[in-house]
Amino acid sequence: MTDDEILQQLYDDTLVGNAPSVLALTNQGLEQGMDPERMLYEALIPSLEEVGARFERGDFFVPEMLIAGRAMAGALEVLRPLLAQTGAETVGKFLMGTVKGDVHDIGKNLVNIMLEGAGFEVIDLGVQVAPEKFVAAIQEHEPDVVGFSAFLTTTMPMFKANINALQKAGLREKVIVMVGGAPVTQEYADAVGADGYAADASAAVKRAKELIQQRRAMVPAAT
Ligand code: B1M
Repeated sequence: MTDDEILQQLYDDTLVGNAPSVLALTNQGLEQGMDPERMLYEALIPSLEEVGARFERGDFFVPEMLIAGRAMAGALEVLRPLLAQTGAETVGKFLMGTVKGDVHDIGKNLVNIMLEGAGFEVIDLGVQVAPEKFVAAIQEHEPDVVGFSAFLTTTMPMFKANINALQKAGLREKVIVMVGGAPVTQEYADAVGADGYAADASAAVKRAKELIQQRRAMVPAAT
């Protein structure tokens, strides 16, 4: 198969949730020297976007979304070590989780992979993370950044609930708060009082680095 045929087939098979074929095609693409990011951004992600569009139109239902998501997640596991390849030293500690009430994790996991690739130590709390769990993990791990992912308009308000919980625990000034996820915007991030927002995984890495640099410039290292 040519590279373009692999991309097309990856797109088509992710769309119908054919996980074994998506896995085989991903491996085949890598064997013939294809760029992992190309497979991600030109086939897998666009296919899931189409899944979402079909769900909105009522052509797909939750089971179709689920199997497409699983097919994508399988490919991501194969691509993970390649996307995360790095020689960078640790640039900071990033605590990440999908907010309470939300089970979407593919986007979050992709952000984690890119952060690791850029030299971050990532602690992933998984999905459906309650405010008190974020608070306890911040106390335990003392991260530079805490990241809240939300993928539903109904779970985005958890950003504010989480930030309120940090404030109540006296942690808000000690950690940078970043938010993201498909329905989130810069305006929403500003409105809830987050320090940073990013639309995708690469932007998240860039923004996290900027925020850490700004914070370190403001707070001189202890002598
Ligand atoms: Co659901 N789902 N889903 N879903 N799902 C969406 C999100 C939806 C947009 C589909 C649609 O209608 N078009 C819609 C939300 C609408 C809304 O509220 N605005 C939706 C819905 C409605 C639902 C249910 C309510 C359906 C139902 O039950 N009736 C239900 C909710 C369950 C729950 O959470 N309580 C549900 C369930 C599911 C599945 C379980 C079946 C499955 C999830 C599987 C999984 O994640 N393990 C699923 C899937 C697969 C999707 C779509 C099709 C794909 C999501 C995805 O993985 N995208 C999605 C449609 C879509 O997004 N177009 C949809 C690929 C991923 C790489 O992109 O997630 O955007 P994304 O992540 C990006 C950025 O957002 C950003 O970087 C990532 C990488 O570039 N980012 C950050 C993410 N986190 C970040 C954090 C940061 C910074 C950037 O800083 C901290």
